[in-house]
Amino acid sequence: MNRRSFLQVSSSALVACSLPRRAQTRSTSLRPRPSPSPPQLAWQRDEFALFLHFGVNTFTDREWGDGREDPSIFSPLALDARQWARAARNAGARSLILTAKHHDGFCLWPTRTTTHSVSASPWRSGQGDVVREFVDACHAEGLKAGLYLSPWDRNNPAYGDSPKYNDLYCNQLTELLTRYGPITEVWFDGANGEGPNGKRQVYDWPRFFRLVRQLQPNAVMFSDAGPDVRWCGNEKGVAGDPNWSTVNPDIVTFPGADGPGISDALQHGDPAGTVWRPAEVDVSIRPGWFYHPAEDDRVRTVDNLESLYFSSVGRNGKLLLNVPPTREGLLHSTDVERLAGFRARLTSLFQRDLARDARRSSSAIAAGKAEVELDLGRGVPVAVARLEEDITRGQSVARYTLYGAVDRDWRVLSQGSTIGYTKLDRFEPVTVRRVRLTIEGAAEMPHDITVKLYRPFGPVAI
Ligand code: FUL
Repeated sequence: MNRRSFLQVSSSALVACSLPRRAQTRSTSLRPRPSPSPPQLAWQRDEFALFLHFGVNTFTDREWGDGREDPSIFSPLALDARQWARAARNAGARSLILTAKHHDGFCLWPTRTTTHSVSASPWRSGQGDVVREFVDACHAEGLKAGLYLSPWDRNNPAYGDSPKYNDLYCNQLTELLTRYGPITEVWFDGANGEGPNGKRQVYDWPRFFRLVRQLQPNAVMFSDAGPDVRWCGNEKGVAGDPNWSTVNPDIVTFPGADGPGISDALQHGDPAGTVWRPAEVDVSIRPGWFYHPAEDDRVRTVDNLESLYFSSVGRNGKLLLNVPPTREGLLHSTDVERLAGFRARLTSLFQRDLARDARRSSSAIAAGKAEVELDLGRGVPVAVARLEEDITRGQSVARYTLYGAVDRDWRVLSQGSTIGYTKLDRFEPVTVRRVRLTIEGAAEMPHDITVKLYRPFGPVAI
């Protein structure tokens, strides 16, 4: 990048800006900054996915089974995967991820690797395949399907005999990734318990990752250590601030790794990171991951789901919201209703971008500072800003302030660190005619930045 600096604003609020070198917080320009692969980009643009925790725990009322569950307890009499997929689509999710096997080792598909599966259950007279019904339902509703396969297996006698169990785990992955058509995300949990023979299992992660890449080259792999998307570091539904999609791959080197710096690296990424590994924010709509009747009145409210969206998608993450099927094999009516309310809330909130037809009223740049002003043409009540970088070219912004004014009286609407795919800022409703975005720091030349503005929630006279 040379010292030439420019700012451009199109008729909408699309901003292309480059900062002088002094504006950069860190220079990594010797090599091109990382940017997403096509599957990573598609994954992020989907914004929101549903997670389905389902299995023997659903019937035992537990969160972690111990592997001694009798398969005969698995009997979801009204299982309807189309109901799951419809609820997901109506909620605005673009994909779903099902626990094909959780830590208890019970397989939801008829596997050749163990008898501890749906084949030994009364469900569909032992002829059923939940994974098949799930994937088919997703595809029928125009959604993508992903699978979770717990590496920790408390049922399998091979667990703890590392080479033997790694073979078996690869066989399970192979069945899942060759029988059901396109699988767009493979979700690796790092859980690693004690095997029945008292030995700790040493997972062969490089082999697992290679196998997935070979069998489903367009799938993204999730884990603490990616390789494609990373855990955000907590299960509360809150991405880090800042949240860089770039990471240093030498810090979290395998799923489940623990130690100094790991939590920070998961939450914040690294502006100088050499690989693109955006954060996925997994959180449950209920206190537990599996369905428990006692939690029927503890389902997140629409307000709460809306704030999850702000703290995940609105912080450059992807929201993976767990909605566990009941013992009947259906999503609970309360959960379905909340999902629909969540979608209605977002649709109402984001229905009209008030900056869409804004004109640039002025732009200026000083050393270390880029500014853009937008003229909305008249005073407009606003309460939410949606800032977006063109991440096809990477992520750059490290610090910014958004100002608004009716006349000359500028006031701070919001201040932040990273933007990335999306940054959502909510502020006290205020009427503004002009808006100014000041980029005060960037890891590299920021590319196109879009500023969108939305009105306060609820009826407003405009
Ligand atoms: C964790 C598991 O132990 C929980 O049961 C759940 O599956 C969550 C998504 O990941 O590591």
